[in-house]
Amino acid sequence: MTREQLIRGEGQFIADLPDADCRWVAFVRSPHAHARVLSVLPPEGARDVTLVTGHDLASSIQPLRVQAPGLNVYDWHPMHPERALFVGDPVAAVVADSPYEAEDLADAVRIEYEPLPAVTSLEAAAGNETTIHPDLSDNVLFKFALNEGAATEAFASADLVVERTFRYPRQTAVPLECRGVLARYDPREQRFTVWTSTQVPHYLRNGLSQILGVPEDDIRVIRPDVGGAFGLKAQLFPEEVILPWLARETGGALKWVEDRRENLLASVHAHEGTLTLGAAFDGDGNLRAVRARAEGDAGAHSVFPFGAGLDPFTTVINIFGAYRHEIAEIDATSYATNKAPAGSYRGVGQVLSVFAVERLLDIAAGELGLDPAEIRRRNLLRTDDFPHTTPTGNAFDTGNYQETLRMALARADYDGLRAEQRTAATAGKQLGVGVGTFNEVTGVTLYPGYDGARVRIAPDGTIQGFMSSASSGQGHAEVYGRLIAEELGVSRDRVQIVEGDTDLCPSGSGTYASRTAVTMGNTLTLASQDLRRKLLKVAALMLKFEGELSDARVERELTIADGRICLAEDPATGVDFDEVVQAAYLQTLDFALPQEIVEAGLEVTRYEKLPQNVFSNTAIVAAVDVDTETGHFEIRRLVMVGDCGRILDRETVDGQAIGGAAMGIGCGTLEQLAYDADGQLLTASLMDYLVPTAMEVPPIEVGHLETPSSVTRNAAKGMGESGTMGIPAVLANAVADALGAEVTELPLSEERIAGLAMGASSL
Ligand code: SMO
Repeated sequence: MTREQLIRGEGQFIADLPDADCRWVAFVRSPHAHARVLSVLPPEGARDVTLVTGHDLASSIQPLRVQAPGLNVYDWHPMHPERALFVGDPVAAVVADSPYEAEDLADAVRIEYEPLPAVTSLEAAAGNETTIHPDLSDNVLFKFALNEGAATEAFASADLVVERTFRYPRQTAVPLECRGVLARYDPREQRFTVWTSTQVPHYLRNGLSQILGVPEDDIRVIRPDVGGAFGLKAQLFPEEVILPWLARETGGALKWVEDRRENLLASVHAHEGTLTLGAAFDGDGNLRAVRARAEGDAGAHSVFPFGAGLDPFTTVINIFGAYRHEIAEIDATSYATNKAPAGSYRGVGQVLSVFAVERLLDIAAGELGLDPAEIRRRNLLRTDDFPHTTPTGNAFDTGNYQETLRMALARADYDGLRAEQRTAATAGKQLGVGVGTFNEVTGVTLYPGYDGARVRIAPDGTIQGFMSSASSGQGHAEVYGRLIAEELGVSRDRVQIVEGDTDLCPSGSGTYASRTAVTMGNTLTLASQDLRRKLLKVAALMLKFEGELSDARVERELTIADGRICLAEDPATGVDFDEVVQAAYLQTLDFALPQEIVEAGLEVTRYEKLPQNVFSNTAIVAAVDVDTETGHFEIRRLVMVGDCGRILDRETVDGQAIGGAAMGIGCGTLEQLAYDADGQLLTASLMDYLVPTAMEVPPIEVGHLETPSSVTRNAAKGMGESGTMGIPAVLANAVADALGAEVTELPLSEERIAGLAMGASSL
């Protein structure tokens, strides 16, 4: 579906799928954060109720063991037979003829629980007084450390050491469309078809195959249009297992569309953690060494496929990545708590690392008497540092970080803002200016990180790209269409893109980690180039080339543009694209494609994994006016200059930048999931979990620099999360600057800011 079709309301989401023959599923969810499930009984007096418990499920599935380096492995049940591990954890499922009857039925199911002590903080989790997973010896779900002790000497001999502990709140992605599943089982073919709102159809098929104990080929996962995902839909959910399993058991089609409360309570949360970050500088403010220790609150589970280490690992591995330094000692731990499982949400891990690094740089600048822009100029990587490998092992191909900073400062009139700050003081109103510079990990090569593309020209000339990625509404078709059209020399509207169907599309990672342009785009270019060479060879034979038809020769001697393949030296001599297609399918009377030279058909499938992650970089400047009495602030300017290498589609890049920035404003100022000490979620509606509206999002001024990647064939770098990871940090810097106070915790609520303002004025 193209962006235009979605805007016209022509999208077809899970809730829109034909369901006349479907029965509906509702889940009974635990009201306790931690409990033993003693018994599950149907509603009193109810007959012929389809009620499924964890025991029923456990008797015919394989628990999943989520594995990755550093993870402590245990048995994951989509519905545990004996325990509930968070408020919202599914304990039973019922089936009825309508969603309303199903919900009423679920309410009437009788469950006896024995409540257990709930672990609701990192401190309690680390204390291990209560452990959550009986098959693990403690609450540690993930542990990783690198370069232990390496920074000790550098810190001891530094001119300046700055160290603080930063806290990031628990947040969740709030896609406009919540989750939903439609499952069918065909007993004749013994095959499942699962429609689900997901970013990762092939991972899902893999997880389902493991749990259901059937070959992957017996499962078809289809992703219809997806109304936003932002990381939340990049994992396998219990509901995505239970519906197909139940469809097989009951022999009918089943549907479930969740409501907002379920989504906030029981999908996945993210971002929550603390980071103790130290930096050692010399007397000129040059960064020498870094020490980072992250602790993440993973909630109840290590979710498939990425596992519980996702946020804290991403935090520490990318720490101070944009800045020169020689030593980094890092360590990350994830703890199990009795809260909803942590998964991904845009800005994974880097929301915390960028917040902490950018705050710490401002604190260090204050100690050294340097301007925040100046300490960044001194430490940001310089063009001649590239290619560059960080002390944590991240490899960067190209970049011009100093120039993006210069552009952002110039566009925001940084010097003018500073001058105004010095002269125009108004009682109760403070101007604050924040700067942030960082790079963004994209196209992650882990888990396993490859993508697959099949490009096909049908005998009738239809051009199709089948992709392992799965758009959630961000305009993949536009970008892919352009990449294919460029190679094949046709117009973009001739190209159809097919995504999100595991029967049709080659397998691959799906869509997350800003990987679309980089890994998927790269694989697609590879496949398109192969297909292009085949077209050129067929054309060469039609043009009666003699001698060997090497790739290099046809690329050199032929050009392809505007639907024609012509001699480079004599553009008047050529053949029509469509005639070449006919010839490739042996459908021409006057030309027979010699099969011993070029085989018939026009279809190429390629799989590829990039040799390294690809990093874009961004500089942001914000100016805010803070009301020191109420703690309210207005964003006066928000300038964001990004460098994502070659821009493949300007509209898409701008959309990602601005959308990401809006989410960053949410993450930085409003979004916080709160649990009470018993593990009850206090923010289970959008009245309580606040997301930005148009009122909170000022005009975002976006600028671009294009330093081509040397890793990707299309020279692009991913960029979809820069606004989300950078803006909370920059707004925190601006507010701290206005108040002369230290900000080490988010969100920047009015309450927090007013408190900081009072503290600062009493100093
Ligand atoms: S949070 Mo994204 O889907 O990697």
